[in-house]
Amino acid sequence: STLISASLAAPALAESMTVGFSQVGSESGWRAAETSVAKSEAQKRGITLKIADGQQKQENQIKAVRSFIAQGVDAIFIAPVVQTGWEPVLSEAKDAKIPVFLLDRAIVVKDKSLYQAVVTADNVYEGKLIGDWLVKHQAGKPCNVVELQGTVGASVAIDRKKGFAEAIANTPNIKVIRSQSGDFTRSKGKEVMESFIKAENNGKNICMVYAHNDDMAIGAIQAIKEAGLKPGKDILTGSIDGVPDIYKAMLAGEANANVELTPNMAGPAFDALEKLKKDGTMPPKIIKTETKLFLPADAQAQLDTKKGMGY
Ligand code: GYE
Repeated sequence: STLISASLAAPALAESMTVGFSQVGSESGWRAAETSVAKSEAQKRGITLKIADGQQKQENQIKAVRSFIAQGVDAIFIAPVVQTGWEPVLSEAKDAKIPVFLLDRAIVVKDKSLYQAVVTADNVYEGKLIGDWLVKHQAGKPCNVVELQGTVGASVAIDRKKGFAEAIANTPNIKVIRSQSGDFTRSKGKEVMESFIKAENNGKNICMVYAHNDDMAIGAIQAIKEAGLKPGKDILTGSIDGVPDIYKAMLAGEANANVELTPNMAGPAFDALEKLKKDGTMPPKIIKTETKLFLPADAQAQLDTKKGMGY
C-alpha cells in the first residue's frame, strides 16, 4: 500500500500531530471526495496526515495500521472495508496507546474500547428514506425492485439493505426481486444491472433500481440506456451519496431519489481527537453526520453546494 504525506503546514502549536489514515480505496466518487476533504481538514489544523490506500482489501488495511503503530503516530483513522475481523490489530493499537477513530463505516467488536469513536451517518435510515420515497411514489401501484448492494460484509451495505427492507415491509405491492453486490463501483453496478435486465424480460419487469451508492446507480443508468429503456422513467432510480453526477442525472430526468452523505468524515474526527489530546475529553461513541433526501427539484442547488466539498 502506498503512503502519501498530505499535509505539512507549520502548526501554531508546539505539539503538532501525525495521523495515519487507512482508507478503503478509491471505489467511488464519494470516496475520492472523502480522501480529498481529509487532506484539507488536516491541513487547516496543521496536522500531518499519512494516507494508505487499502485497495478494498482488509489485509492491506491491517498492514497499514500495523505500520502506523510502528511509526508511533498520534492517532489512527480507519475506514473499515468490512465490519468484522478487526480485534487483533485494534488490540495492538490499544496496547500502543494510540487512539483509533473509524470513518464512515462501523465495525463489530465485543470490546468497544478498541476504538474511540465512529463518525458515520445513520445508514439504516438512509436506506429507509429511499424506501419511504418509493412507497409514497407508487401509492399502492406494483413495483419490482432490483437492488445493487455495496461491498459484501461492509456495515453500510448491510445497513442500507436493512433500512430499505424495513420501509417496504408492509407494502406487498413493492417487492425486491433481485439483489446482488456491485461492490460500490460504477463498472460493477453496470455489469450487474445488465444481468438483471437480461433476466427480467429485457428490463420490462423492473420498476426501480435501488443502489447502495450513486456510482452503482450511474453504472445502472448506463445499462438501462443501452437496453433501450429510459432511466428515471421506465426504470426509477434511488441511491445514496450525493455525488455531482447523480444530480446531473436528475437534471437530465434520469434519476429520481437521492440521499446525501457528507464526504467530511475526517473533520469531526480531527475535532474529537484534538479535544481528547487537549484535556482528555472523551468523544461520543457515535459521531453522527446528517442524512437528507433530495429530489430532482433540488438537484441544481445541490450540485452548486458540491463545489469545494472535495468533488
Ligand atoms: O456511500 C460509497 C463508498 O462507506 C459510506 O462507501 C461509505 C460508502 C459510500 O464507496 O460510495
